[in-house]
Amino acid sequence: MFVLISGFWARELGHMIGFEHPTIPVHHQYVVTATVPELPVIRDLEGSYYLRQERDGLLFGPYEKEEKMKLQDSTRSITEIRSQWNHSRSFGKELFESDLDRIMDHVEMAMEMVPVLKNADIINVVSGPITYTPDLLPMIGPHQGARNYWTAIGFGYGIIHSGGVGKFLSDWIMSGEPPYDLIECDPNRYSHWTTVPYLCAKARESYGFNNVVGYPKEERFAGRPTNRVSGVYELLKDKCSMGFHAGWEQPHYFHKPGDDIGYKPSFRRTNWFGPVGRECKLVMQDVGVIDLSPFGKFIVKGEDSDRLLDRLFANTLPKVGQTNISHMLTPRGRVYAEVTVTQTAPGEFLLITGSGSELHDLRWIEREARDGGYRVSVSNVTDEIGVLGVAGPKSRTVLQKLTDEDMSDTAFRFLNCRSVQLAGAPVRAIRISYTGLGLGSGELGWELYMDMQNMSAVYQALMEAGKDENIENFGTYAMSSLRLEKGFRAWGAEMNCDTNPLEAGLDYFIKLNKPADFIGKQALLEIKAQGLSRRLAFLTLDTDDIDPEGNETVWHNGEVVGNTTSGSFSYTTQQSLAFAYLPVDLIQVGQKVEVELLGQKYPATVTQEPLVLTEPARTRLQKKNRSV
Ligand code: THG
Repeated sequence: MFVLISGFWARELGHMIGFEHPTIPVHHQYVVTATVPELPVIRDLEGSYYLRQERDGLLFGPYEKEEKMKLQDSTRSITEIRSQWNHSRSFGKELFESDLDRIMDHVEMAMEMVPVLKNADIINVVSGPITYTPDLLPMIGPHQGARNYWTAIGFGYGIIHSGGVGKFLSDWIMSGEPPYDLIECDPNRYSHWTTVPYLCAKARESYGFNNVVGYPKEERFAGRPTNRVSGVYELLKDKCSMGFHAGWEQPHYFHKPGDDIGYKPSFRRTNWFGPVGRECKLVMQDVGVIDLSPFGKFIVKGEDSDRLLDRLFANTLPKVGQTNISHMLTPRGRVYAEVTVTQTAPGEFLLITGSGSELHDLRWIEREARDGGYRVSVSNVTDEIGVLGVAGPKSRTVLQKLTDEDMSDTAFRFLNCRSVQLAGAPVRAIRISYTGLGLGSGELGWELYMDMQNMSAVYQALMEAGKDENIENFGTYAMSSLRLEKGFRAWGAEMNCDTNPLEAGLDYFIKLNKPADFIGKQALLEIKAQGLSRRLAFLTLDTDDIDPEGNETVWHNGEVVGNTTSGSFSYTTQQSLAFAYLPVDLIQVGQKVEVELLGQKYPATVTQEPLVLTEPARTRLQKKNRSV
């Protein structure tokens, strides 16, 4: 076991063991004054500084603008950086050279806000290193790609976190799972795409934005695009607003002539609202195409692959040519990951996970494979395989034009996987869609997996073939709205290592009766025997021009009773939706609660899910004993 706990040398120390940790020292200055009788303590967001008591004087520290701030390594190449680092290897308690001129704008704003500062004598200007990661959050936990290598590095706010981080890390090391969800600090949110130029651009942006107001659906543009690009990026980039997912650019929503385009952040619905509605309608009525390449993709094979996956996953394994939605649980019975598992050939499995959890999931699979001595090979094919989602009632008609394979419902069932030739390219097609329940034509959808270099040809063939069906692009905002209408839970929101799959309403995917002793099974049996105290509820809300996003407070009779986990507008039913954890006595359909958005409480009703469902799907689900 090796734990790297470090300050501004984290990057250099990582090099010693062959890791490229994206951390970098930023020159952070503060000014100390002589005695000031009046002692304010403030953080001024507009002036971007903090000001507090330091002995009987004041201490004033600004976060400088992107253009002005100084990185210790603002150069491009690693070689140059290394020589700089070597040069400053003597760095002990010495400080950087201070530069008051650079921060005069902030000083002036502070003097205006706190007039006593005008008369105070400056006795010291300190410029010290603070460590930045691209998003300014630390990297706490184990690393994929090394055995028992852990870090606690990248602390932009320094020593204040040490007690909590020490406890968190030691609990995780001892018990084999994080004591609570701190996924924002997972070291494996970064990967090969976090290059030095990316790190520098992002550290600059994050430091410069330290005191800006954050918005829902916030986008930050520095360092993009990275070297991680989808095969259709060039074709799509001028047609849409892109979002950033684990180094990839993925369309949020597409523009049409007359749209008000560009990034217009707001706490309320803004210029994306109309276009996203158009895309939801497209997928519900005709057919849409979405770039899903950012999914994490792994291939697991070898003589023990069945046994390994049976141990890792709470669902039964799919038969050859079939796909299952499966969860990896922690020993305490919490949800570690949600993955779709496809058996592509006997003993050979394709695992697909969300873009945000690629190495996080791979790390878990690899550790179990290694520690359990399973004879398997696990490979990460995320960058080699491109994915297009084709969804909507007319998706079959479009695909059938491009292949001789029988795409009919009887020949190609929901959750089946086939190798097909599509527009001349070999494609692995899975009948699944995050936007539909798979049952009935309104729920139809396929995902097409192919070599990244074939993606643009397949994409263009689809768009050409689908003209009569009104085929268009759609993005992740529409997908999020549609998945909520279907009642699909999302990893990281409705389920994480703070929640068990039973309270998350994932019972259908958890096979407590399967013979294999899967990780978390014992704990779940105990949880089940004890009974649940809270459950995930599906809410419809009566709002105005605002929708829940997750993490909002839920009220009942003037008391806080729970929190939302995600939310969206449902264009199909013209109302806001949210998932929320509520005490079990408040989850009956029809129960009224309130959800607080921007300081205002909006009425909400516990509602039967899914909200939008075609009639054949409803009948089929009832047959499958899923509550409808
Ligand atoms: N596609 C693929 N893999 C994925 C996702 C995806 N992995 C990560 C994440 N998304 C997994 N989440 C889901 C959740 C639900 C469904 C698919 C992926 C789904 N559920 C149906 C339902 O709940 O009714 C089918 C359930 C069943 O009968 O088994 O389709 O988007 N490849």
